Amino acid sequence: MKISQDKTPKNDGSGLESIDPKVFEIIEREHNRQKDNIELIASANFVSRAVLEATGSILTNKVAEGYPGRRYFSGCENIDELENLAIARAKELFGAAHANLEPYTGSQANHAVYLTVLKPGDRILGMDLGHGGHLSHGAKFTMTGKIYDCHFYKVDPDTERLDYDRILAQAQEIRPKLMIAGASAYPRTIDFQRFREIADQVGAYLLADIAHISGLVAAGLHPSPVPYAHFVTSSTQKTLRGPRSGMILLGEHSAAEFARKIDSAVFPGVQGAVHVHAIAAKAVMLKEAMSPSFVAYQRQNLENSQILAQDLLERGYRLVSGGTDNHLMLIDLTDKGITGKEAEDRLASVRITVNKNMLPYDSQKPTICSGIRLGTSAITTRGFAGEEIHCIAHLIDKMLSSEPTVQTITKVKNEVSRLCKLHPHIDSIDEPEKSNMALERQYQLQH
Ligand code: DSN
Repeated sequence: MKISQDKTPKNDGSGLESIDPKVFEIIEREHNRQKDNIELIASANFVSRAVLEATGSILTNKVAEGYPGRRYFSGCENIDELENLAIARAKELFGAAHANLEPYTGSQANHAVYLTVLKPGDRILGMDLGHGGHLSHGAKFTMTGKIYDCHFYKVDPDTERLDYDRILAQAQEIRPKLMIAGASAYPRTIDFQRFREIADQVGAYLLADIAHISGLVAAGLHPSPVPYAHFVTSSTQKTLRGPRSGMILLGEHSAAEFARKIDSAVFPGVQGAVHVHAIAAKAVMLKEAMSPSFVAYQRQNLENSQILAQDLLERGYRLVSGGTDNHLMLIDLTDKGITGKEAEDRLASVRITVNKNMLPYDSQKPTICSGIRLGTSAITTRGFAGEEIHCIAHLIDKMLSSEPTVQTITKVKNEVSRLCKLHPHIDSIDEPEKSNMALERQYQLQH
């Protein structure tokens, strides 16, 4: 894989392969791993060639601090235009009144929100890590957990869904200054309007962390929190299919009060110079997310997720909450007699990549877990659909329903290879025809 600004890379000994063959070789190996594996980690995706080019561009050379028109270094005229473009696109795509594209990650975006409205020791009420929440929402061994007084709501033990009445009762007891709605492993639609009502009833600010679902929100396939939450944060590499980075959005109702404050909290509050190359990649990501092909992609993502969930249910697997509304699902493996860790390892041995995951009220340690989390965003980007999703469910079942024999492992590996060859890696450097437009055409043919 050669990434170059030049269309015709020079073979003059100045490229990565010549300068650092070791790093080049590791990247090549990873490229092959990505091609040859069925990627089902719910937070994973494959960026377009355009996003990849922007990420690896000469913009990495430019130092810039501050915001467009308010920089601490000169020579920022191009960077100002770029960041303004990214901001305008984010506002348009999400219907936001203010956007900050500088956070290095989704976690950094969350820390900037905390810095904006909280003082050390203030109370936060977020979703429990073991019930689907995220580390940066206050886990006790993180910076958030050490600085603030963090409390957690859980899902209902019977339905395994958010119980808004219980969350309200807990909020009335705890009186948090900030409530967090959003998750890393919650397969159901989140009612952000209800969360805002709860926050208002207890006088709390509301942060919606849409890291996992921001692509679905952008496509209009999950209700947007922008009209309700005081702050909306997201990472940009998951369903949104951009670079490893973050962003913050404010709705009309909160921009007047918080726009300047959140900008100061991001820089200089929690981070330094702008990752200009990431701003460019996010601008490209946002342009792509505005296209009809992106909506088609997300529809296909949801359809694939439904097929996979339904197949697993029919094969006797228990899914947390009984299914999924979004791109991910959690399989409870307790009845199958294997742990999440064993399942992750077994599937890895046949090049199906998943992650072990804690389930609500899990009795296993976080290093073992009772379940696994599956997501369809990455395979959908590669073009997997229909029969191929049924086939993936079948292969997962072959590996998990009982201890697989050597013969089964060989057969499953061969099937994984066949499927991967059918849908080559999407990075488009190898397969330029696998563009968003190709996915759009494929979606139109299927419907
Ligand atoms: N938040 C983690 C996940 O959901 O997988 C990593 O991005």
